[in-house]
Amino acid sequence: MKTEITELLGIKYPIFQGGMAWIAESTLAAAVSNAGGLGIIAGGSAPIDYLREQIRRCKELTDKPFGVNIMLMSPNAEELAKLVIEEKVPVVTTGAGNPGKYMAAWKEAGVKVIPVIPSVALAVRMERAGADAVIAEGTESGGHIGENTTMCLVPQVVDAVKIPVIAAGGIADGRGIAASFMLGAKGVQVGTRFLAAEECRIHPTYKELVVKAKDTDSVVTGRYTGHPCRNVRTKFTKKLAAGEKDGSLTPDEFEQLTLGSLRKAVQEGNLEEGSFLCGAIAGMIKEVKPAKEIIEEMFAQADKLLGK
Ligand code: TUI
Repeated sequence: MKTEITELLGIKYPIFQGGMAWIAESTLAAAVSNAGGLGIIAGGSAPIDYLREQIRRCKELTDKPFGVNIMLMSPNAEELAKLVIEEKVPVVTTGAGNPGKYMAAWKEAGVKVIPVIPSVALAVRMERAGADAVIAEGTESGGHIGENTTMCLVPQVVDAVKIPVIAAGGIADGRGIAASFMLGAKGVQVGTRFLAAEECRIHPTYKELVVKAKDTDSVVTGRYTGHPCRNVRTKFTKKLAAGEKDGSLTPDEFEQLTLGSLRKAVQEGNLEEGSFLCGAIAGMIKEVKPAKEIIEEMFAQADKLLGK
């Protein structure tokens, strides 16, 4: 399927695998890139030496383009911004902030820059700063989220910028891809569906929670801290929600309790203290499969719906 995004990046399918912190490492990213999508290694707040190793490992596992996601709230964002240039990473996506101050250096080095944006205003700023495309991420996404929905945000961003727009949030099958294209997107970013990829190396408990989740099992916690976060409903999210509702947890205590909780979910499958981030579409995911099968199935369905 040819779009401005496949042309810009030299990939077969216009699909990005979301740069999920603690989750998206070289094995998953290379599997997605080898299948014709754009695999992305998450920077998260990981140490820089680990990330260098992950980037080099990804280059060994695939000769196809791949990306690195830089979470701008991370203390290592600046170092990682330099590392992607040194390692000649072809594509950078950013999240949780404005990457404006890094843009000139990335553009000069020939890195394709594709920021995640939760609003029209930020999309316009990113286009002016030289972004190659933007990822418009709706509140259906897993993890730290903005307010607007994919259905409402994507067409407004499409109307506001000339660069290609990638839709993210709530997309897990060919219907989501076809709908995104109808809204004017030229590609999609998918996170939650790849949690149930065979190559995704999260704890088996995490995968089981995603596969067993129902439509009502995705909950947003921490709105009152200013950092709302979408997770699978667990004992831990119930405790957080109760603390938020009855005031028994101050926003500071809440932040303290969730510090390190994503690592505990991903590595330990810890149901008492872990945050199992996932998107609102988790209820639709029923099977663990190789990344290649996930991508080919999604695009076969999208092609059919789009009459190709
Ligand atoms: O970044 C995400 N989702 C995430 S990051 C994450 S890990 C984490 N760990 C500790 C603290 C915080 C996060 C889990 N999930 N999605 C991309 C995204 N970016 N969503 C919203 C934004 C965003 C928000 C504000 C992008 C830009 C922005 O700019 C504000 C400004 O004007 O500076």
